[in-house]
Amino acid sequence: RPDTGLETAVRFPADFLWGAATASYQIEGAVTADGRSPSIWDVFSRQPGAVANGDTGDEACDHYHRYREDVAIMSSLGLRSYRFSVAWPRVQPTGRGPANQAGLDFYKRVLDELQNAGIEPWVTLYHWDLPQALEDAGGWPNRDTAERFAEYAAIVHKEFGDRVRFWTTLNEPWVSAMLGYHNGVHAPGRREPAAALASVHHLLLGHGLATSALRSQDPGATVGITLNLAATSAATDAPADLDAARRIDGLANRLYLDPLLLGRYPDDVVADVAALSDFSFVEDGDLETISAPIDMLGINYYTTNVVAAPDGSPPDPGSPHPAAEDVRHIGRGAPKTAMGWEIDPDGLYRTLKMVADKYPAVPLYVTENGAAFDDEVVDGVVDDPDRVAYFDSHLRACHRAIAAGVPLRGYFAWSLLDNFEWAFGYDKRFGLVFVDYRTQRRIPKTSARFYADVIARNEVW
Ligand code: GBH
Repeated sequence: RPDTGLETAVRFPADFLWGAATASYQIEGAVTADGRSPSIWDVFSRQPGAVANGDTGDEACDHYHRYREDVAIMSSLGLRSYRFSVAWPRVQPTGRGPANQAGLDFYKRVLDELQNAGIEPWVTLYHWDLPQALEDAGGWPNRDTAERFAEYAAIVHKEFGDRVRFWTTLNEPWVSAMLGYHNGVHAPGRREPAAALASVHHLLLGHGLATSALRSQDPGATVGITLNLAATSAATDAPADLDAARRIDGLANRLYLDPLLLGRYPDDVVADVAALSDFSFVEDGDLETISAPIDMLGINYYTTNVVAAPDGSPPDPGSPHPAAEDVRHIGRGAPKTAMGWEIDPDGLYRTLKMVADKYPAVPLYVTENGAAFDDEVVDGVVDDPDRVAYFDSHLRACHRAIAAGVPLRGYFAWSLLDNFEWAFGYDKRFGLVFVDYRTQRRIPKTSARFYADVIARNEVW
């Protein structure tokens, strides 16, 4: 393996859970197979200009037909766990009513394959592919969507509860709400700040209702939610910069962590967005539902925010932060991935530490961490030393957090496969395994070998 210059070996706890993650719309393809109906991503990706190159998830990695080969790859890497999501429009094509057995059967086949391989399944119920029929009825700004989600969650759990121990309700409600309904970069592509804030509440409510549905069916289930979190720091100690950091930390982190773990919305964030929303969508009992105890919190980490006070320059029209479009996002000057995101492994340490220090204790898992780089196949080989270095440094940050007492129990690399990277289409590759989209050939990258060694040794060396 390449010399990263960091030669101290760090060993992980014996029961640390090692895995890799994917999401349904990003890998499955087969979008009309076996009764699946369109999701908001099928519709959005067809809008001109919405996705790079006009790419869609129509074929993606064709995982729907190639899941056996993909589970064999997981085995060859020694993965102990596999985090994937269930496509709601396969299970309930219109988002309501009876289950579509043919759609459920696909996931049964995947679960069988995983069981035979001894790989622990980690099921995410919602990774952004809302049935279009529910968007047509109003989408996440509509309270009924939360009720529909809980009903869907109960169906999936009833079918798979006997073989799935780990359940995640939502992946990254911030992204669903802010990119979907505020800046419109993701499906359904709406630009309605008030609706985005209502979506935050209804996503969290959906999480709470689904959690109680799962618990009533199986009190022993391990249930949680995954948030994208990013430690946020101010460019300087000047009060105006510190206030900018408070505002972005509020919108990016506390707006989700506080209701889930403390049972209330943060007053300062509610005040910051008061011109957009009066939060009248919060009904009696909602915060109790949302803050029902969870068994674990998933954290997806890619990069951090460094922000400075508004300086009078025009607000960013593409900002994902309602009522904070004027805050300036400045970097640290660190090297970037192909996404343009700065590489900040210490930010992962700070993010984990922030959650452990500020909130009641809950087991934590890094449910996604990884990087896109411009990979190339040369003589049948994909050598990706930048990604190896990214994993190496971020795993060391995880280890430092554990040593500092953070209850971090596992880590999932994003992603098992190169896949449909949302608005960026197939241009951006996050996989441990390269996918040639013309042939669907899979080629494990150097980083896959590296990660397999980490898992086998239970250390980064
Ligand atoms: C995850 O979202 C998704 O769960 C996954 O499906 C996706 O493929 C993966 O990440 C890679 O994108 O302010 O420009 O520095 C991550 C979403 C990424 C949102 C980092 C905030 C900060 C970008 N987050 N991003 S920037």
